Amino acid sequence: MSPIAAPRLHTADPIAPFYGPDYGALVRTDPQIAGVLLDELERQRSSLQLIASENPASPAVLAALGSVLSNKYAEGYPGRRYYGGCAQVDAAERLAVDRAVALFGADHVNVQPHTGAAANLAVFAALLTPGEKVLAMALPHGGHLTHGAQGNFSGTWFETVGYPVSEQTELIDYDRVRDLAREHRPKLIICGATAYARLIDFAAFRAIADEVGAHLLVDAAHFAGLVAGGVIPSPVPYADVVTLTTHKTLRGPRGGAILCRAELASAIDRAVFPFTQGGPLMHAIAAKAVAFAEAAKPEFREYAAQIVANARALTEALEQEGMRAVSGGTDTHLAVLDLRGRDGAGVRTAVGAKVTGREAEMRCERAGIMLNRSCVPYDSAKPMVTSGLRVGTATVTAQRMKEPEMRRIATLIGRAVRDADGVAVPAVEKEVAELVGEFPLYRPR
Ligand code: DSN
Repeated sequence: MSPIAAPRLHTADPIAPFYGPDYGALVRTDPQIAGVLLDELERQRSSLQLIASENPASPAVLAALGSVLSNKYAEGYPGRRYYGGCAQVDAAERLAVDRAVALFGADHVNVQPHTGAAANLAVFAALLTPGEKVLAMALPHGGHLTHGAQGNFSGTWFETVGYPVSEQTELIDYDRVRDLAREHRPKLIICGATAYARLIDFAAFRAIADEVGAHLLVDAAHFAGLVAGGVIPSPVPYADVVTLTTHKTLRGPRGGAILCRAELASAIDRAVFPFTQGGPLMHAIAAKAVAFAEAAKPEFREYAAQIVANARALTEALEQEGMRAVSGGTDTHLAVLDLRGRDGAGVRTAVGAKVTGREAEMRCERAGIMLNRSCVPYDSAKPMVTSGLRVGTATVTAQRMKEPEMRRIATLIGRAVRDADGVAVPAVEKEVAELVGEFPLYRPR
């Protein structure tokens, strides 16, 4: 690869817009959209962000995203493009791939998937033909839409079997997964979820997949940043393929990536392009490269460890507020809380039975706390209603909050959730404003 010229900064700091109130050219040429951006920046700064799949990308990531690389078509892969003028985007993609290979210790990485869902589509395309069987965690138990849900390509074009979590422990029941694998003989087994807070035994899944001759896909979309930060075990030694998103705990741009064993590299690459995607988003790929470099720094390890410590502290404090932690707690960045909380004797608590997940989400939002409703395993409520909430600590940890702030947040959530008629909104909002004022997001200059 030819050496890359030292960056030339222009007099106007290119990342200033992400810190301050001036969106420069956009403010002048399109004040309506500039207004939306400024309002959203203000919303993110002035409220608490606890949605488990969100995280604020760094100004450097945002600078790469909002760059001239968006102008470039580059169908193909570095050195094998269908367009001229690709030297710079080739350099960006090679950097992204090399950094991801080093970060995760994978044989091969494809950084082109536009999203996590697109990454999963490409894996299905690479490893299966329509009609073949897939075994994955059931959606209402924490699984993902692309793991076999009806209405999604995965549940429409493939025969999918969902494994439940144990009704007693709400943990993955590996004996049950093995029994289902023996019964159905799937071609692909998936682990990794969107609303499962505990560690996954990748070695156990590997053994089950080997026994029935299935490929093993680990969907690490949620916890990839915790793997990169070295605070939870890596699935890479066990999986045939690992998919991830770059915008959740990894704190990069919105996008996906696929890690795989060397022998699957060419099938995965062909499944991404030309089978499921056309031109790659080169600005997003450059931003992924920035994020992979950020995640390789020692401070990212500290960040990842604090995310988990904060999630534990928040979960424990929410239990004090009468919300029952599904599976008894968390090992990761997220927790699922059952609003029909029971104390140790099985008695419903103050929050319990009085509010649905949908209502609790709405009550929190009106008080400036952003989180989302969640099914709990064996939930009798409809998916649009639910009996639970999901919280995540990636954003508040990025704001440098620690355990004492998690206890303050839990109290605020408890007050908001119990506040049926809205009388507590002004007081909770004021305390939310004080808290985020102490730990500002994109500190203004
Ligand atoms: N929508 C994402 C989440 O919130 O977990 C998963 O795709």
